[in-house]
Amino acid sequence: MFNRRQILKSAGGAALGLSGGMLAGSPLAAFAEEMIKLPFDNGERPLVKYPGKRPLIGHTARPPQLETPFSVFDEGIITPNDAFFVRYHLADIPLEIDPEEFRIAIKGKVDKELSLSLNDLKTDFEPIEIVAVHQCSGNSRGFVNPRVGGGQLGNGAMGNARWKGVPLKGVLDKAGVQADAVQVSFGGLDGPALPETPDFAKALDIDHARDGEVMIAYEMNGEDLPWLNGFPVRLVVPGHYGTYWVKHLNEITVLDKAFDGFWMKSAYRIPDNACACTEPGGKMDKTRPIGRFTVRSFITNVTDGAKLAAGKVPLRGIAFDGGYGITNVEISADEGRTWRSATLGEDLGKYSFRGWTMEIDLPKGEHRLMVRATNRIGQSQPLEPLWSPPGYMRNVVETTRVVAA
Ligand SMILES: Nc1nc2c(c(=O)[nH]1)N[C@H]1C(S)=C(S)[C@@H](COP(=O)(O)O)O[C@H]1N2
Ligand SMILES: [Mo]
Repeated sequence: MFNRRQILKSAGGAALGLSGGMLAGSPLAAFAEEMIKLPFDNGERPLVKYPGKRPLIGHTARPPQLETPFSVFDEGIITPNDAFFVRYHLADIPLEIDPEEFRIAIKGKVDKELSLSLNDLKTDFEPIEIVAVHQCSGNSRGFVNPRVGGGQLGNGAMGNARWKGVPLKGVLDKAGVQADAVQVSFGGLDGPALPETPDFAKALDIDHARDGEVMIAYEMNGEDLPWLNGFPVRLVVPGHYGTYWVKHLNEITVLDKAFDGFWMKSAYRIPDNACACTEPGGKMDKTRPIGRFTVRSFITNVTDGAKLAAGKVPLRGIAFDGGYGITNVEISADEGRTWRSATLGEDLGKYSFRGWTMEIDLPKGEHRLMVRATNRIGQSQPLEPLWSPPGYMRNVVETTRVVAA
């Protein structure tokens, strides 16, 4: 008899650990070292250990869906690779990839089809680096009220990393995009367990695909991509929701019409209006594909319900937006009547988390600390949560209740 946990713990990167018992259908909690409680009904989750990852909040086992414990965001502006969240749609995730054999196909409406190895990517193109937030559309869905279907996530389906790779533009230029190109679609090595489930594929408009920032990334924070975050290469679409960040990317197809696959035509769509919202409990009529992140900000060093010493309290946290750059973070301790600006931390670029700090004077008693960010084009956060049926893009002003004594 072998001890599963031992195997998982001893598994080095690559496919190894994933082919063991972990995906064989045993309940996720079997691997739990500990249970934690996300702050909403039915929020109990196991902390689970996967290869290349520290214990993370386990949502599902097949496929693995892991959330970053929120305390990680207080450790620094960059989210460590071993703490980075994991999300898959399809159970058949790649368990073995030979980085020597791996190829990306560039095909469709191009003058010359390409088949690029990892080495070709690294040597034939000028690399770029961008620090960018990656966030699942459904991040924070567990807080949505009335509740909606889908992964009941806390606030940890996001992270900030330094991505290195080659601009998609360079690869498309090398293949020679034809004049009638409209979109580019992207597919990865994973697939559905059942043939009737649509394969995961996404698309970007041709101009977006060629903006010079959309990247085929092979490094994350100076290391190879973690297996579960898309080894050996993934798409990075700065400022845009994670659904476009196709992992284990191996197929790039230039199209002369809009891609009509399930994950574009039917899933990851939002109400086509200014707030991307409906009445709570309402229905969506006209929709559009989800796009850029809404503005968000969090206090990271004080948790909800914390007891603090009255007097001067240091606060710190993070803010981000869809790529215009955060210009102001404010705190209110009086239900939003007055706001005071925090000091912004180092600027790692307009797609990155922006750290902030502030000292606040808290007399004895209960307080509700609210944090709100604003970006360069004046977008901010609503005091009341916006609601939509898929529960995407949550960005309400967060409130942290504390007791000063
Ligand atoms: N190949 C593949 N890529 C994918 C997905 C997937 O299911 N398969 N899910 C997408 C979604 S919805 C998200 S939020 C991100 C998650 O990336 P991560 O696992 O690195 O956090 O991957 C995206 N890319
Ligand atoms: Mo997602």
